[in-house]
Amino acid sequence: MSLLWLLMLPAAAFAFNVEIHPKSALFRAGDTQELRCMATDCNNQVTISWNSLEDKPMFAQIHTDGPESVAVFDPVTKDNEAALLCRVDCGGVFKRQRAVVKVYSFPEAPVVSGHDRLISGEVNILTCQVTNFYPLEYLLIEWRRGDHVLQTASESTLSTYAFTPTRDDVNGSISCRATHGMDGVPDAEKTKETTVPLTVLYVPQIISISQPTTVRVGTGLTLWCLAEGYPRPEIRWKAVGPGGQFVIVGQSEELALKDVNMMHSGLYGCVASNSVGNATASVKVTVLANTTISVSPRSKVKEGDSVTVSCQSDIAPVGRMVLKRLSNGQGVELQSSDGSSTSFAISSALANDSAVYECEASNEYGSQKVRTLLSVEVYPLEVKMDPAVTVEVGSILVLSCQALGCPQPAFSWKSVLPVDCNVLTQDSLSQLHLAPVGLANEQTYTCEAKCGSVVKAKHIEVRVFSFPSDPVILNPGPFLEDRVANLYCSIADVYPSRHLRVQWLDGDKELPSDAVKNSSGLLNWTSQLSLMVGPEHQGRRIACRVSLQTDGVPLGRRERQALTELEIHYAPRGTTISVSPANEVKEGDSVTVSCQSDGAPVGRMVLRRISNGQGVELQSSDGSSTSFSLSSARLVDSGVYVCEASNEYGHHGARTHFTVRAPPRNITVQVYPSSEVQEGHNVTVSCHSNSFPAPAVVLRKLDNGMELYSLDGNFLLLNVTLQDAGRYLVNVTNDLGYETEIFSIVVMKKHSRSSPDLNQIVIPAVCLGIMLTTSGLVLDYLRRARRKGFYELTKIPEEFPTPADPRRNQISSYGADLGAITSGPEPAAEVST
Ligand SMILES: *[C@@H]1O[C@H](CO)[C@@H](O)[C@H](O)[C@H]1NC(C)=O
Ligand SMILES: *[C@@H]1O[C@H](CO)[C@@H](O)[C@H](O)[C@H]1NC(C)=O
Ligand SMILES: *[C@@H]1O[C@H](CO)[C@@H](O)[C@H](O)[C@H]1NC(C)=O
Ligand SMILES: *[C@@H]1O[C@H](CO)[C@@H](O)[C@H](O)[C@H]1NC(C)=O
Ligand SMILES: *[C@@H]1O[C@H](CO)[C@@H](O)[C@H](O)[C@H]1NC(C)=O
Ligand SMILES: *[C@@H]1O[C@H](CO)[C@@H](O)[C@H](O)[C@H]1NC(C)=O
Ligand SMILES: *[C@@H]1O[C@H](CO)[C@@H](O)[C@H](O)[C@H]1NC(C)=O
Ligand SMILES: *[C@@H]1O[C@H](CO)[C@@H](O)[C@H](O)[C@H]1NC(C)=O
Ligand SMILES: *[C@@H]1O[C@H](CO)[C@@H](O)[C@H](O)[C@H]1NC(C)=O
Ligand SMILES: CC(=O)N[C@H]1CO[C@H](CO)[C@@H](O)[C@@H]1O
Repeated sequence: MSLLWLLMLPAAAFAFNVEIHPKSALFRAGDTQELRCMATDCNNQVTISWNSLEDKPMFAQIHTDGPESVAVFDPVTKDNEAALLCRVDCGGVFKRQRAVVKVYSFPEAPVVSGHDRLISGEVNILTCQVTNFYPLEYLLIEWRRGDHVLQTASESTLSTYAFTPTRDDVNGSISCRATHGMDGVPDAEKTKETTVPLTVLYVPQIISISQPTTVRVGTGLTLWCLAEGYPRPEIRWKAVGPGGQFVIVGQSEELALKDVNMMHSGLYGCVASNSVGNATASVKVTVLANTTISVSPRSKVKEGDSVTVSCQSDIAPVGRMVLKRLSNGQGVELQSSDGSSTSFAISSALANDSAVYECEASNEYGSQKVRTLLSVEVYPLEVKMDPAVTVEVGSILVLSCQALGCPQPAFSWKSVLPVDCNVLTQDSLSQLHLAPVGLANEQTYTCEAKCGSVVKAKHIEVRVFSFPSDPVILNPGPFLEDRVANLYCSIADVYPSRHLRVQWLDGDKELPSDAVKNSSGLLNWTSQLSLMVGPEHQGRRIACRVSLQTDGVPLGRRERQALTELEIHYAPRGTTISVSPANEVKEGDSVTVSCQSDGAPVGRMVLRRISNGQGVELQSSDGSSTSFSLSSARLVDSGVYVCEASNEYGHHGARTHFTVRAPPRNITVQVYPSSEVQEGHNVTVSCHSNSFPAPAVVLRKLDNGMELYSLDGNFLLLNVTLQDAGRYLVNVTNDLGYETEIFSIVVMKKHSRSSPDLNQIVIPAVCLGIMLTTSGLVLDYLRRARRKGFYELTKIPEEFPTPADPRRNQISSYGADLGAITSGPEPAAEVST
């Protein structure tokens, strides 16, 4: 500057300079600072003056020395802040220079308050005060915890921070930082921070206290109580005194009690208090006498055992003892006494004696209760009895009931009716004797067993049956065929009748039978079987099966049966007659005629031979057959044989015939009217022999061989002539042989008589049968012959029945005679014209 001044000087005398330094200043309040104004190159009188551009005093001391003037600000105040003008008069030449002064102030760190009595859990206001700060607009206040900015404020010297501390903040701190934001303020001065510890006050908290304590009379104990809080809490112990009021019993964390007695029992309170508040907690102290309760012999017994609950106490002074049973929350006093012991005895424990027993020992200072548990176990009683039994009426029934799991059960028997006293009980078995069993015993019996308090029962159903005898069949037979036969089956004394079944059986076939009626008692029952009987029923065995199908009746006794045989009666029938060996025999053979018939009952058999319409009885016998034998058959034995069977219901017959065959023999030749006849007379030659079958008869005239044939042995020589005289041979022939006979006819001459024409002697060979029925002549001869003892030539009528056709035989062949045989008092089945 001086150099500049020097340079200007030569240039112009007036060209002096004014310099002001510093032209722009930032001063810290309180410091001493100056502004220097100098005139250079002024060779003249220099006058320097200062003044403020604003309308206020300059608040500076001016020291001027020559061309140089110094404005001293001591101390700098914010009033110094101004734009100043330094005016230099150099010889009447004025020149001025301007300088600007700015001031700042930030002398102290902020002051924090309110941090030293923070109340935990409440809103506390912290304040941060910045003093002498200038210019205010550059002030920034920050609340900080560590690097964390909590809150900022500006342009105010006072900042408040609302803060709710917790116990975590106890050892914390908080900072208030103030910052001068103006340019030019040296860095070292820009920021000021105050950190303060946080003092958090909080109410005491009891963090630990003794457990409830039980001590015996005469011993000691120490209680403790630990509390936290700020300021550090004071601890006091209080207890309830005998008058109920609190008394202070201790002033420290530990409370020692020595030689306690019942009085020391109670609640001990711990109070922790500080300026902020207080906290309390309590602990129970129980001082016990040695009171004991015991159960002997054991606390677990079975029903029936004897048990004693006893109680003792050393409570002092001696007080009262009360023994109770607790049930359903209620105590029932069992025993009480003054003294130090009491007891209660149960002679026979029951399950409901199981309980908690309590003994209370008490005196004027207190009482003590002790409890014990008595458990009475029941016996595992089990009753065993069959559920049902079926017995026969009249038998002996013993019902057995067994009780298991119980040493001494008590039994009782019950039923609807009073139970007889026939009960035999031994140990675990009880038996009810029922004898003899009757219908009244059919009921349910109950056996009840009791063991202590346990009662169990079992029921037995007694069912009774009666089925003593086999059924009896009444068979009023014999029965007539095609009639209804009634059989009766009776069964006596059956029970229960609803299970009785009566069946009629014909072999395997069941016949319809009537239902058995219901009866409440023993039933006598007769079942009727009505049966239309026919021939097929003869001899049938009909069974009456009676069954009692009910459980409990032994299988082998459920069925009984009776049998009867049907006897069917009917008139004889199916009568047959037979000849053996054959219906045709040779004379001399032996022959048997046998006859059989079917009838019931068997009656009488009569065998007859029909002769001349008359029956000749040959044989008769009782029974169903008869026979008649010929050791040597003769021709006369040929004929019709009739067999008749009869019984009380009727009769029935059959017939047959048999034929005896014989060769011709014992020929008799008769000549009528005589073997000596007159010429012109008729001669009849009648030739007979004993033979069968009927022989053919040949009459041969021996001298001329003329032959005549006849079937009946009769030859009629009409109008004989002399030529007819001579010897004749009769040859009688049948299957079995022939016999001949020779005779002579003598013809006596008659006058004027011509010889007969032989051809006119006509003996027609006619059927023997027809001749018999038509020729009166021959019949007449035959009758005469019979009278003379000749054998009868039996003949078989054409319609004679063959034995193979008995029906025809019986119905029509023999007319009234045979019809009468077969029509008896009872109509026979076969007679059904
Ligand atoms: C606070 O500090 C003290 C001393 O260092 C310590 O004992 C205490 O536990 C601390 N409390 C908390 C809450 O941190
Ligand atoms: C505990 O605090 C409450 C409320 O501040 C006060 O009324 C009471 O007296 C205090 N108790 C004790 C034992 O200090
Ligand atoms: C309590 O008393 C019984 C006898 O009555 C005794 O056996 C027991 O030891 C006592 N117990 C105490 C803790 O004294
Ligand atoms: C237990 O039961 C029996 C019989 O039921 C009765 O007599 C007795 O009083 C009961 N005892 C108790 C303690 O209930
Ligand atoms: C017989 O008695 C039984 C049982 O008592 C019953 O079921 C049945 O219907 C009765 N029958 C008649 C026909 O009464
Ligand atoms: C059943 O019959 C028996 C013998 O046949 C007889 O003793 C009894 O009295 C009869 N009972 C009845 C109920 O008729
Ligand atoms: C023939 O007849 C005679 C006399 O009547 C008799 O004695 C004799 O036995 C008969 N002969 C025969 C084979 O019948
Ligand atoms: C002989 O028989 C014939 C014929 O029957 C008869 O007409 C005649 O009169 C008979 N003669 C004598 C002499 O009887
Ligand atoms: C009789 O007749 C039979 C048979 O016709 C014959 O065999 C027999 O020789 C005859 N007898 C006589 C003596 O003619
Ligand atoms: C009836 C009849 O013929 N009579 C005769 C019998 O024979 C003599 C002689 O031969 C005749 O004269 C009859 O007429």
